[in-house]
Amino acid sequence: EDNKKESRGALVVLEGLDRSGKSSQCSRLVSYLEGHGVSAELWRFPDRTTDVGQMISAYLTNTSQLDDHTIHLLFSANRWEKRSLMETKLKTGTTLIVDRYSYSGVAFSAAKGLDIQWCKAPEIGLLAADLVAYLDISPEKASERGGYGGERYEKLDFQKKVAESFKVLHDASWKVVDACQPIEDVEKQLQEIVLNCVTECRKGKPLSLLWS
Ligand code: Z5A
Ligand code: MG
Repeated sequence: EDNKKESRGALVVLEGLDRSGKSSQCSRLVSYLEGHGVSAELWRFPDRTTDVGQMISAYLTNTSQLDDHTIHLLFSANRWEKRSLMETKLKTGTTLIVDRYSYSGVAFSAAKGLDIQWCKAPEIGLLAADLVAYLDISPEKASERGGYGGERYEKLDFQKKVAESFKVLHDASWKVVDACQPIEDVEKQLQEIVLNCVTECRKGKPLSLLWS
């Protein structure tokens, strides 16, 4: 075939409130895909392993204080520093299962009252997710799950504001999964949605950019 391209991986992002089950589901998805012969990696943002990531981590654990705009730009910079590796992985056929991305970036800063367009601006030009799966749970129910830890945003009142900003960001392309179901049921639903997305990307769906 003349125009046969090497098939690319899919950029799959899981979003949702704290304790919605993103991290649990991301690792299950990677195992599932690998079991189906799909090359897949688990990524997460913030990526606390980089220098920028360590500044973010210090902020989240309240060991440093930063202006709201400054921390917003650091979260964004943390995605930009991984952008080229992300593109290489996708183009060489690896599917990325990403635990939070730009959508969390905008939702959390907007929840503090920053202008949503201002929040989106530094994300423009990053790779857009092929699939955003939103794990839907109320802030109250989420807070009942083992309680929150001690990090900066892990408070019910703030999580309610984050839930509101996710509603504003939400668009018709997002796949919303009821995160209050048993963990295995959430897992089954995600498997089907993600496998469809991987198939579409293999067939040549082009990569696109934020913010579209
Ligand atoms: N943040 C930001 O401000 N800007 C940005 O750009 C980005 C992030 C990327 C750190 O994120 C903070 O950074 C975060 C947003 C902000 N702050 N908050 N809030 P993080 O990803 O490092 O946060 P985390 O603490 O690792 O993850 P999480 O969101 O709190 O939890 P989760 O990954 O969604 O859930 P989980 O760890 O898989 O599960 C939580 C518990 O529930 C656990 O005990 C599970 O066993 C249980 N669970 C899971 N699923 C179920 C079901 N279905 N039923 C019952 N119990 C369940
Ligand atoms: Mg998590």
